[in-house]
Amino acid sequence: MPTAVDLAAEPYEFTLAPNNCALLIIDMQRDFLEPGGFGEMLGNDVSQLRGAIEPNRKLLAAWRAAGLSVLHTREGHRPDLADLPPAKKVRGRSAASIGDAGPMGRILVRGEAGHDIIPELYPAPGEPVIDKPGKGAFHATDLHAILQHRDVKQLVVTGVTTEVCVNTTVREANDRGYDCLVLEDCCGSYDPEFHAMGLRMIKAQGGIFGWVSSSESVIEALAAWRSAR
Ligand code: TIU
Repeated sequence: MPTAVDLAAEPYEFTLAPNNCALLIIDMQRDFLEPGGFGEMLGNDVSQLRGAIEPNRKLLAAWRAAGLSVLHTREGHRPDLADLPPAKKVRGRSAASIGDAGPMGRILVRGEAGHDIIPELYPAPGEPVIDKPGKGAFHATDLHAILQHRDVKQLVVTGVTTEVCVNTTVREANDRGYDCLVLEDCCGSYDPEFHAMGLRMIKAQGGIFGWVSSSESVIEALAAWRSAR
């Protein structure tokens, strides 16, 4: 029974070891992706992110069918805002900021409708949801402990936005010893140039932070791995 399968990636092939790998879906939250949410309220073009929904949906279905680990993250804060850095609260000089009333409840506050994950990618029972106060998914969360308890050594990383929460998380993961495979079509940025550059930064210098591939390559690799078992 093969424990690993190679798949096409940049800067070179990635050896996927499904039993030691988790899918980490970053911040596919209503406030970032849905028309009328906080992201759009700030003047961002949410259609740039919505292209990632369908590839993530297909990948998630294949990943779940293979019985592998999935974790989801959400960026947000306690209702009392005790974990909200004052610097983050005032950054941007926006009229409405984190904790204020927004189009889908209080902006980026846990328990509010806009803070939750979009229905298309909603976590299944048993899939851990990591509530994170920062851009990186390791800062001030139990993600590293959960991954260690599951013997996870590799992460397939998807979600939004490529250059902010995805990049920060991949950098944090890299310093903690994980191999990260980032899927181009399953990530998105409000700015397509930042998306492209965010991916380039990961795979530059021989894969300084990890590898970049596509959902199609991972789905094919999973099928090959399953049929060889
Ligand atoms: N999840 C995430 O990337 N949060 C952000 O604030 N992203 C922006 O691009 N602003």
